[in-house]
Amino acid sequence: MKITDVKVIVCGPARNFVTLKIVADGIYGLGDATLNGRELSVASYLTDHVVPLLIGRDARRIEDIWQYLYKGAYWRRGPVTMSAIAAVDTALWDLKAKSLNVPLYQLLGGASRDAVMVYGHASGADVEDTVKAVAHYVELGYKAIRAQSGIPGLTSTYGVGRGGMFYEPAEKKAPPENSWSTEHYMTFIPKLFERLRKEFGPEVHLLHDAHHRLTPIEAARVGKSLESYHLFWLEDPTPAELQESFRLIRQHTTTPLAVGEIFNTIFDCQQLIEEQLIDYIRTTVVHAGGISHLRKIANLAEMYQVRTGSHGATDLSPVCMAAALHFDLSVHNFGVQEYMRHAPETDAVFPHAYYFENGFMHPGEKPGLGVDIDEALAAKYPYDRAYLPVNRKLDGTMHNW
Ligand code: KDG
Ligand code: MG
Repeated sequence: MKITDVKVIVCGPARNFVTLKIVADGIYGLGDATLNGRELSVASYLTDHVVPLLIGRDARRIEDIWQYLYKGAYWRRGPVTMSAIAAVDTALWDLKAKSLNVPLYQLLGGASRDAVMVYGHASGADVEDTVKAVAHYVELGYKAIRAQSGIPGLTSTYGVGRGGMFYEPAEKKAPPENSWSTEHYMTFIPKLFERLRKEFGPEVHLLHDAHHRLTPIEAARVGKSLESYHLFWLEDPTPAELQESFRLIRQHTTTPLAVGEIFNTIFDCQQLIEEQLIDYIRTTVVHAGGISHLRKIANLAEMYQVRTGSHGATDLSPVCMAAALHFDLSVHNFGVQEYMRHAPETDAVFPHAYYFENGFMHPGEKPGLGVDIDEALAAKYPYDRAYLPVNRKLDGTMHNW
């Protein structure tokens, strides 16, 4: 089953995406290679360096090709390299499942559950607005809902959408600047969750993303202040380059912790998992080396009772979403999957078999990933450079976004 053609497709239906298409024996597989705000670096890594190495290789040797690209580059890890490898890996799994005429999850051990619980993003300009947004998600059938709110005294902050359901953080021309005050946030956040629990009771799973903005001791205090509202998780409480910093948070709070959306390999979370410093590992197919590598992370996590909670924002394409759902359905220690609905333009370019029903999702029964790309339509949406926001403290100091 020799690889005869490989194509890198860059398009921008509502936002920018990079997609890899690998052809062998007249069948093709797709992989997502999108790295939000730095898309063309992965496109170039693939086009200029990886594609020439793939032609003529046996498409069935997925693990060998993974190791060839990882070890063969000499320069290991990092988001650009690992997104490129992820795209190849995902496309090869798609191709193999299509060639065997089965949905991908069947090759990954079959379904471990009937469907995959997902969480949606509710946000509002203030507490009452956020209550309305959560109510909307409850009406839509969601069992798990992430709540983010504007913070009094701050002009803008992470996670608050601009109306509708499509939170879109990428901006054309130049990165927008958000402002930040940990003091304002720490005073406000327990009030938000107190109100949400009062309104919605104990059943609905509530999640929250601190988006890397706290120091460990601040995160510990926030976790403690939220304990009586029993969050499903507190996400990215502190930047995780220093994995041992989670020890401090852990010593002080029983609020479950989740981290990993910007991780690229198992080495980024080894200590976090082995020391049981987190409850959910959020690595995603596109940024952490594909389905093959994500399964290794999940297997390590399973030993330590850490569950998966893959990142699923709209800057990951429907190809990644489909891959995540096959992974989630099959892996034993699945926890929850993030799900932000894509814009209609994105869905039109990437027709897919996965579906949402009553708070759960299923990848569908089509062979492979069950997602396609309409290349003619994609060509109508050219790439348009866009940046994620940056974040400054009130005194102008650059902070984590
Ligand atoms: O590209 C960055 C986004 O994917 C990220 O900011 C979203 O934190 C995020 C989340 O939890 O979805
Ligand atoms: Mg996040």
